Amino acid sequence: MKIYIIKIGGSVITNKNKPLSFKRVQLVKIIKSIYKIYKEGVRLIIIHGGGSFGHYFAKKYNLHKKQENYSKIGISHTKFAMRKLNNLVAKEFIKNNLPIFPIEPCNLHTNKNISSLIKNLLQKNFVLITYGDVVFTIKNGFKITSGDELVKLLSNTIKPTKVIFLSDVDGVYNNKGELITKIKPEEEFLSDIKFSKSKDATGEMKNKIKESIEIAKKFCPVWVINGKKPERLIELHKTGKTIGTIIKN
Ligand code: IP8
Repeated sequence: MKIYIIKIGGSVITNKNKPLSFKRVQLVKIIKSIYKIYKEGVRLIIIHGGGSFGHYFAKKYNLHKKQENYSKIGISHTKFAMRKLNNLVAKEFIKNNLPIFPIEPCNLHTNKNISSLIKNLLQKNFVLITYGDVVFTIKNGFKITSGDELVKLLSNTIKPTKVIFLSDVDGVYNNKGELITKIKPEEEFLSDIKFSKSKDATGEMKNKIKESIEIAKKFCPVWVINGKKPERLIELHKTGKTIGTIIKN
């Protein structure tokens, strides 16, 4: 069973400069590519980020800074915004005839049977969908879990064939502004990577690379490609390569 975990970056499907603005047309283009891959029998887990929904409120209420006392109303606003975005995303998947099954992010941290539940749903050919969110566990209290972190968590339980990050740029760039086409996890390279100055609540590209390295070391190749050019997703599926960055042992 071929399984892909696809993380749709919040910057691809929302306008990060405008709170609560959803880029529906962009998402639909991605969904059309995903549909083709689904129809070829690949089992899919879709995770999306927070963009100008979750990050807007997480920043407004300082949820990204470690605090003893999180703003309760800030947590409510952030979770509500993420549900709203997830509903908008889910609606488009359904409209395009993809049978999605939403997974509540908290369950990924707390439900001990989650791994068999997910495997079962994938076998039944549901497209699983989840997102970065504020989660609560007895052990760690409240915490923003980025979609990237969920990609790692799910890679650990599901052992996918491929992980694909859909970013708003072609891949990972070095300090000279050149696209890095391949990253070997064991290489000391983080200092050479260009990270964008605008930080969101979960650290953007830097975090993505760190999580990706761990996934590539333990589980499967990870790709970072441009979500604004969703035809590359199909090319990657069909030929095993496309314009982007591969992180692979
Ligand atoms: O955009 C963050 O998810 P990400 C979710 O994948 C929240 O980092 C709540 C800001």
